[in-house]
Amino acid sequence: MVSSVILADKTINYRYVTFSSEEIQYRLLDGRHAHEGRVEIRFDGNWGTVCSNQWDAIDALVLCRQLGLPYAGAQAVLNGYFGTGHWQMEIWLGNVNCIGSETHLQECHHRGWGVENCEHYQDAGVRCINGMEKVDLFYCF
Ligand SMILES: [Ca+2]
Repeated sequence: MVSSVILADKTINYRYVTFSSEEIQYRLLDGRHAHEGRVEIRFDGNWGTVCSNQWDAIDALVLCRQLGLPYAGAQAVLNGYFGTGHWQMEIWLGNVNCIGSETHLQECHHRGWGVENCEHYQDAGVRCINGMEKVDLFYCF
């Protein structure tokens, strides 16, 4: 099962990059370039977010790798740093704990789809980078 890019809309400055894995889709929103952003997952027909409780670099690595993005130095971004999902959105995953060998984030241990104890201010994000990258070169202040 290989993830594939189904949309990379460069016209809005990498705000919206989407990847899919069968019915489950992923996108990174509101980053400053295509390799970072708030993590959103489409499950059961609805986009939702990930809670950043227990969200860490291993979890970020699995997601970045599955998206085909740089991942060796992947960083977990916590507590709505890249903005928050709409208040009506689901928070699909919480207490995500990957061991690093998973192919897709949804295979990592978590509380169960939609079983969370979070608020959207805790929405998780990622920076998908390799350790040696000087990521600031990508930023446009
Ligand atoms: Ca974790």
